Amino acid sequence: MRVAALYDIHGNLPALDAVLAEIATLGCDRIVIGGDVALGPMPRETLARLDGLGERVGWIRGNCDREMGAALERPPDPAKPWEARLRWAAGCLTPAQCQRLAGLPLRITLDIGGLGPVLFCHATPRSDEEVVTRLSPEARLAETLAGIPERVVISGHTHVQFDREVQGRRWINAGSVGMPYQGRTGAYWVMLGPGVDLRRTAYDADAAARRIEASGFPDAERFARQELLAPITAAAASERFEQMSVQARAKSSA
Ligand SMILES: [Mn+2]
Repeated sequence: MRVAALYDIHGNLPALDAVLAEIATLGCDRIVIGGDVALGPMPRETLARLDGLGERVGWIRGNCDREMGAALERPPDPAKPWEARLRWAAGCLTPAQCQRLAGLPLRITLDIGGLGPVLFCHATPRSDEEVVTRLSPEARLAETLAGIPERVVISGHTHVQFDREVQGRRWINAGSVGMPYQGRTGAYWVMLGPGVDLRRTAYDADAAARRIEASGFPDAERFARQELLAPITAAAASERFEQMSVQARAKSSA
């Protein structure tokens, strides 16, 4: 069995379409959507495209899938980064679609020839928002893997690909289809079975940026520039996320 894992699409339909075209030429049996699928400039169209793929798609929930539905059920919180974008994207979907996204499972396991049972989660097996990067100390990763029998774990959330060995297990970050922090344009994902193939699919980011700017997404021009046309490097993003993680952990234990 070959499984394509597409994480953090973030409503970037042109990036998704480029990856789906590549998958069609490579061939695969299943597609796992690794969360954070709709929060971005083309939420409705992105969901429609994936729903059109039918039964071979498996879904798990990302933190943004959970937060989109919740955003419309609470007063606006201007202190939250991306508040306007959250509310806009949630408003593009039906309440039923928001509920469906918020109700997706935190993780799924698929048996993949050559790899064995593979656990798919958005951030870590126990959380849809815990930060793990290529720089995270092994002891912290070991803590998040406690009680997990699978020898291979696939995650996303931090939008930078990695392939790490942790306590005899292999932990792979699939990267991000729609908002990768890899220092160059493209859509990042992973093909699994029998090996692990971390991939970058090139697409026309300038054309995508023009579509995004016409979408009505809040602050779309800035999104297109920062997230598509001139993304920060993997090293810079990993350091930034790691610092945020250390601060969040210090705050929660204080
Ligand atoms: Mn994300």
